[in-house]
Amino acid sequence: MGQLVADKHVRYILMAEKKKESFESVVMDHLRMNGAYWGLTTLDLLDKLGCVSEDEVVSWLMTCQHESGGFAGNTGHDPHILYTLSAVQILALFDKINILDIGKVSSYVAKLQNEDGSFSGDMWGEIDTRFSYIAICCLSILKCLDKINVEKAVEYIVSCKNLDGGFGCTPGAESHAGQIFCCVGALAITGSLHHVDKDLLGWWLCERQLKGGGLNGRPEKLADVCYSWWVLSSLIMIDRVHWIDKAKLVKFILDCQDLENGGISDRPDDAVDIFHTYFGVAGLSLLEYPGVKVIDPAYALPVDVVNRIIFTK
Ligand code: GRG
Repeated sequence: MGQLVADKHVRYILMAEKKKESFESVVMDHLRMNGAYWGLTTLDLLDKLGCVSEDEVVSWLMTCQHESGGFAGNTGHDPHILYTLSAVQILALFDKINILDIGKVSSYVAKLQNEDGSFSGDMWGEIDTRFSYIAICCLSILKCLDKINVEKAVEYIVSCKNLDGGFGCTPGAESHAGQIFCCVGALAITGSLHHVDKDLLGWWLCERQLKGGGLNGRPEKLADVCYSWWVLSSLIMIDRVHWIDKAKLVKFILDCQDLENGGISDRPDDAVDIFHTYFGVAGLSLLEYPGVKVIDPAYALPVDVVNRIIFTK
């Protein structure tokens, strides 16, 4: 079996940041905050966060904050709950949460809760369990969960549970591994995992492993490295990760590396990108691959970062 070419992935991430005129950079411009979270978390998992200028990242990040308290995907764009979580996660990586006006950021997030407990992503009102997770994760990092109605938030998530044990984006919507991560993660953070039928959901999740070792996100779909994160983190949170073949999944992820130029793709021989590089490395972290820091399956941040947040006032 191949090895993780960690140094090449580090170089790939550092280069991706410099290539501002590339096609990839241009199409990702509006979600740069997300890209920054993926790249920086990968660097931290590989113990190379010190290779980037913290001051440069943090001062750019603060230019993305809107007067409402929320963050945009880049300077001059509109705020969204997704980029707000990424900004908070990046500051957590650098141990810089204290530069935020926490009251303002947490109010922006709390105001997005609706009467039925669900969350909208921004002022335009789209509702999705992704946003429930994001709000809960973000407010938990900021230690402001008391600003929302947690009971109603949990009730809404539970209303998105399906007969197969999985969760969808709204009540009655199809189970999908990405949404399952969001719902299980939110329930884990709020201490509400008793709402999950662990055996039923564990069975659905472990059926996501295909013959080649990779995981898909729902029945009849292709394997994709990103599900190494969405599926595995969920299996870990419900204590059923031993139901999949870990060695085969490690091989699948390693086979998706660009061994020459670094980066990880969705499937072997496809083009690499920063999203799949993050989810590949994060998946290997969940699989306890040597030399990769341990990541927390609910907060999607290295465990040492999460411990620092939880154990400081
Ligand atoms: C902090 C890790 C972290 C996440 C923040 C944004 C978010 C919260 C969660 C997204 C969860 C989600 C819905 C992930 C799925 C992403 C994905 C690859 C969707 C592709 O869907 P399809 O239908 O692909 O195009 P399939 O694989 O079903 O064919």
